[in-house]
Amino acid sequence: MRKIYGHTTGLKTSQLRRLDKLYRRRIPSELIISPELAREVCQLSHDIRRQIGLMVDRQGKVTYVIAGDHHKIFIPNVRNLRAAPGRLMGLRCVHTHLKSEILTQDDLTDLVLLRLDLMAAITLKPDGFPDQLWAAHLLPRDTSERPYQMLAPENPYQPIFPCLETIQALEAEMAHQQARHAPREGRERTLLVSVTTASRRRAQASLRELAQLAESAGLDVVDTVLQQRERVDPRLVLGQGKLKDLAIAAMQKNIALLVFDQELNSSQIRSLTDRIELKVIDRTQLILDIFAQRARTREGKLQVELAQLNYLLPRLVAKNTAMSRLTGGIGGRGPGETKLEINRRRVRERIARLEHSLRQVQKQRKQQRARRSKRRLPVISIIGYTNAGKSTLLNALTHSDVQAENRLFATLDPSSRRLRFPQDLEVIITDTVGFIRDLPRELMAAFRATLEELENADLLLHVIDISNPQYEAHVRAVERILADLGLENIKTIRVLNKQDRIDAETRSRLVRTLDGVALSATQRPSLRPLIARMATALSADQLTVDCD
Ligand SMILES: Nc1nc2c(ncn2[C@@H]2O[C@H](COP(=O)(O)OP(=O)(O)OP(=O)(O)O)[C@@H](O)[C@H]2O)c(=O)[nH]1
Ligand SMILES: [Mg+2]
Repeated sequence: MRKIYGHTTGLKTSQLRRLDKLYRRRIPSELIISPELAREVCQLSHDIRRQIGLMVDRQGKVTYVIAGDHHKIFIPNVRNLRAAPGRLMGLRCVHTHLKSEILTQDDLTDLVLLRLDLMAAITLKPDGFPDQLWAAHLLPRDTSERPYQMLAPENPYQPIFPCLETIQALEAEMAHQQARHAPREGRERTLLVSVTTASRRRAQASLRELAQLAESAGLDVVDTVLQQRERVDPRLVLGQGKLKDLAIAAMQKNIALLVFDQELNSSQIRSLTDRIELKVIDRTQLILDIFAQRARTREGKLQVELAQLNYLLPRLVAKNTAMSRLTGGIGGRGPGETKLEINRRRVRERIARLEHSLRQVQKQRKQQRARRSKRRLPVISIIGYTNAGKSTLLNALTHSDVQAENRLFATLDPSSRRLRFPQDLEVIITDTVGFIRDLPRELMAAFRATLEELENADLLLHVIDISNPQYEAHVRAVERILADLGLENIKTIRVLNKQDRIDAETRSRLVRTLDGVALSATQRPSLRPLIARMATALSADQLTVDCD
């Protein structure tokens, strides 16, 4: 006997045998269901007082027989029940409704989330004979109305709907849509998702930053979804209905990746990827991914891989199908598919090895630093939120050309430059990796050593982009990280950068409230007041720099 799925407890052997017989039936491929099979399944459903569902492939073969309860059936979560990208599942679901009830919300949700070829329900007459056949199919094109089409009810004894032909036409349309929304230059088409209990404004600001992060990671952000909820669903994060909307948008816009603005735990990632045919990552993983793309030095690379593995370790679940998607990273740039099929033990071993190598590299750097400090050169470190203009300021101060770009985390590996002054004074000035709100713990731990070098700084220049509406939150985030690193007592000058982008009044107000020096790192003459402040801070009053 073949397996009968679903709610089979309490069924008699004879009933199970009749259910099993359904596997032997063939349906002419042009019909949703043949009149004989409709009659049989309805009679049986009437006898057992439960819904019965059949999953039927395109050749008309019954591949799964499912017993439900009085009101619904559950389509089993079977491994090969998955639609390939840009395709329908290849199976239609035909089930009985004991009462004369048309397709329910649950039926339509299954249709959408599983990308069924078709969803059909046969209603029963009180005597157990088929009454009407209701069916719906997906609409691959974005029509802004419903994403599915309900068909007019049919008489199950005289079916006329051209089933196979319609499914094939739908798939052709899907292929067309896919071609229309093909990824540009290999950039993955991405949907950003935020589920929040906080205010809409805050969530929107956070989403804007997430969009910049995605941009920085080389993704193509196609759409953004924001859901405000009383509480975040512990299992699915967002509501069932919203998830359905996402699945539709993903299908219609050929989206490959969902990026959540909040951290997801392993069970959330699993339940999401079980239900939706997309790769799912969170903000932390996105940041880790950017770091992985940018790391250039050996130390940087070791730190990033360590952070990635530490992040993945608690999320490694045995035999989790979502795992390959979770660990693939963006464009498969994560720690690597093969590496992640290895079990926890191997990951732990790798972590230990990375930590060891990192300690070696750091020891060497410490020696270098000791040599440097023998010469007693004062050190000025430029810190601040990512994209604030740190590298631009370093360049302006030292006439160098460290890469400065309008993207988050342009700088990853710290660079140092000497700043030589006419009066025999020389300082070392260093640019650092940008800070960010909710810096992933794993990164913070991995970068601790690099960041802790800041403790040797005689002076910190905290660069703040005052043209960014979120500047206050940025200042708070940076100061919190400094405090975490125990660096809050180092003399700091707040550099209020990008003054050219705000009006004079706001500028003077901010100079007062933030007690900083305003300038534009892109306009060298505006650096003069800062240099004067640096001189005072370092008690080197003759410090002068040619700014013209
Ligand atoms: N309008 C204006 N743009 C500026 C100013 N300073 C920097 N920028 C721009 O801001 C962007 C970011 O500058 P970066 O110097 O790369 O910023 P960063 O702080 O080093 O950023 P990360 O290394 O990514 O953390 C670049 O596009 C700069 O050209 C300024 O004073 N005015
Ligand atoms: Mg930089």
